[in-house]
Amino acid sequence: MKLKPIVLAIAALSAGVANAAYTDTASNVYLTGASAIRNNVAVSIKKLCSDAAGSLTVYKNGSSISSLANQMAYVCSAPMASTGITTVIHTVTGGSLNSILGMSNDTAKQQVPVSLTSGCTAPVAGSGALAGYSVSANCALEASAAPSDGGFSDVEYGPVSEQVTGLTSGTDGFTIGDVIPGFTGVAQVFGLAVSEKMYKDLQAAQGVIGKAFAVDLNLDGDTLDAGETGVCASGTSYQDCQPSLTRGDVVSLINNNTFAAHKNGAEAIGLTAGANLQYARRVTTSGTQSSAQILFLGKGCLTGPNFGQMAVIGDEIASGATKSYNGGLFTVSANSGTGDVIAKLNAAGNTSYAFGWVSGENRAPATTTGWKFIKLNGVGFSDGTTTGLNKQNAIDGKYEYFVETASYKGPSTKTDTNEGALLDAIAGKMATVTADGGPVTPGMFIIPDNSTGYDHATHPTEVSFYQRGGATPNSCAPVSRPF
Ligand SMILES: [Ca+2]
Ligand SMILES: [Ca+2]
Ligand SMILES: [Ca+2]
Repeated sequence: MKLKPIVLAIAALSAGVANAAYTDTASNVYLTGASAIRNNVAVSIKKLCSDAAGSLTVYKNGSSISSLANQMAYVCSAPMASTGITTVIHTVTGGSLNSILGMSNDTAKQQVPVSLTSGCTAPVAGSGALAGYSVSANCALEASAAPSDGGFSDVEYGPVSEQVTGLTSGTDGFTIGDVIPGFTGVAQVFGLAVSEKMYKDLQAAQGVIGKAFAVDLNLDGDTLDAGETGVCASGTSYQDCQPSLTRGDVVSLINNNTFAAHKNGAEAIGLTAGANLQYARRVTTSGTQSSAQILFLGKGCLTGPNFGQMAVIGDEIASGATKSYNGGLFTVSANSGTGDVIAKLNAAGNTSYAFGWVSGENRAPATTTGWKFIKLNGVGFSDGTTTGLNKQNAIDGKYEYFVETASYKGPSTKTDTNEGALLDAIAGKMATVTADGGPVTPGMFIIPDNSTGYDHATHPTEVSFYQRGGATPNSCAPVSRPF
């Protein structure tokens, strides 16, 4: 019995260091939603902070100082975009649809923000994707989830509207009719990313190894400089060395037809007979997942009289879980964020086959090891370097897997005027060309329907000729030139 006060004292001490709950204040905004554009959101916030003559610190969960996490926060030493807001909290668990669902009063739909006060190590200079940032890593998560103020989505919610039409004022504090959609004027490129073994074995099967490559490593417009020409080795990342899958192969890999050859042994795409293929897909709330379903399966789009849409495999799999099909010949894992998909590809490494959808703001390792992007129908979007912008072929209309970013705000009880203004300012930065102070945005380009009037002729590496829905976001729409 004498131990009891000690136990209570320890419990009290633990309670004392537990994280303070997140509180919505006038100086912060809490964004939830897309993980695919987390880096481009970050670089836009950084620009807004420097415009305000402030300095920015990234607080993040996880120990890495070279890549973002599913939970991070940005603190600027000055208020940004004349809003009075200095702190942007950004959680991307579950992905795009949480830009809407995450605003709910229902804790089951809310996401957990990062703590700015618990576990964070002293800021250091970031590297890799966080080069140029001051990064405070190892921050713990808050003790509980909290309602957000909206955020970004890779695609509009329309093709997966069944996930948001059930929101009610009583349970959630708003309905989907109360949500205010925003038009961003930018599109994000996506690609099929594969494990090292899948890349190397596809290269071998397709006769890529030994072929000549040419790549503009120093981005001076030619391929005449040191190391810019050579011969593809196993694992060479450059675009000329990337293997390809056809659209039909992709459809067969991700639809729910378990009789397809693609789900009955990797030999269907030229890989080792009888070997397992893993589809590292995203969860159902992911816009990346939705975009792949829209573009490859027509899901939520081809719903007319002929009803051509196909269902995707693995919707029933819980986040973080894996399911086996056909005696283990095909497995599907459901992943919360883009970083979780990349982690699956890295885990498969050079020993097993894994593939998934990764946004073009990410750069694969430009070495002969590690995960890689491949081509679709023979067309690549990534030059396979550490500096490439992963968008020129999409800008030029040669690579069609891109979707237009949407933003969502709640009613004023959720998203106040300044919070909404900062969300718009972040989107506005993404849609600003670099000559006008916009950030460099790998994998993201400005579409013809942009609010500034930028055109392709003047900005051929930043603005496209082509778009899908444009000012009325519609991922189901074919790529075309609006004017
Ligand atoms: Ca706030
Ligand atoms: Ca060059
Ligand atoms: Ca708010």
